[in-house]
Amino acid sequence: MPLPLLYSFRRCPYAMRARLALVASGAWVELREVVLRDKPAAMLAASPKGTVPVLVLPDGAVIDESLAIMRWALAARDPDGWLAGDDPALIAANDGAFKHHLDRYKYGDPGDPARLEHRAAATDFLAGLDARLRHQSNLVCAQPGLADMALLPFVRQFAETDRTYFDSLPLPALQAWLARHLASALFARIMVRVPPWQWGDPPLGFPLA
Ligand SMILES: N[C@@H](CCC(=O)N[C@@H](CS)C(=O)NCC(=O)O)C(=O)O
Repeated sequence: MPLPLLYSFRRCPYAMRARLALVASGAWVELREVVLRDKPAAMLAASPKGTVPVLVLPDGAVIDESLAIMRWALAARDPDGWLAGDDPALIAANDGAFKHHLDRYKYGDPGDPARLEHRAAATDFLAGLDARLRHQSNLVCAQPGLADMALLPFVRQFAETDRTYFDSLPLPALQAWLARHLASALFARIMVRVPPWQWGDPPLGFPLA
């Protein structure tokens, strides 16, 4: 039986959340690392919208939204109970308003005052996460769950945009949550470096042994 194919990009936060759930579920896939400026024709044939991650199942079905890949993986196997830590409204706020402000903060012109307004709006969202984390160690319950893993790559991206600023924020519970998850064995497994996939390459099983 062929493995599901995952088209992915190591540093893409959407692909990261998909890989987190795939590994947590115990799924075994063939990993195809993509160069975003030169997407493989096979990926575009499966999903013409051209975003990663894309999961192509052995029966030809295509799942090309990161959250849908997470839910597909966890519906099959959820050994750590991640589905108990779901929060669709929080994930939608992350993917909507927070991502909007994050992009304009991260990629905005440093001389444009609007960039700091976007940073402030994104920081407000992070303060809401910190408030949750002050009375429980993860976003929905004590154990890490789907919402934690769906947001983690985006909070990381915010933190890495200006580490000094992030570390200076009065958000100790969020800072501890981020540090803990980034130091985990799971996170190290999903951030493995692999060369870009080319037609004819032997299959690369993921997670790597
Ligand atoms: N809603 C999609 C968004 C995925 C997305 O936008 N991925 C980015 C990379 S982080 C992408 O592939 N962009 C296309 C490009 O840069 O050409 C999902 O959740 O999977």
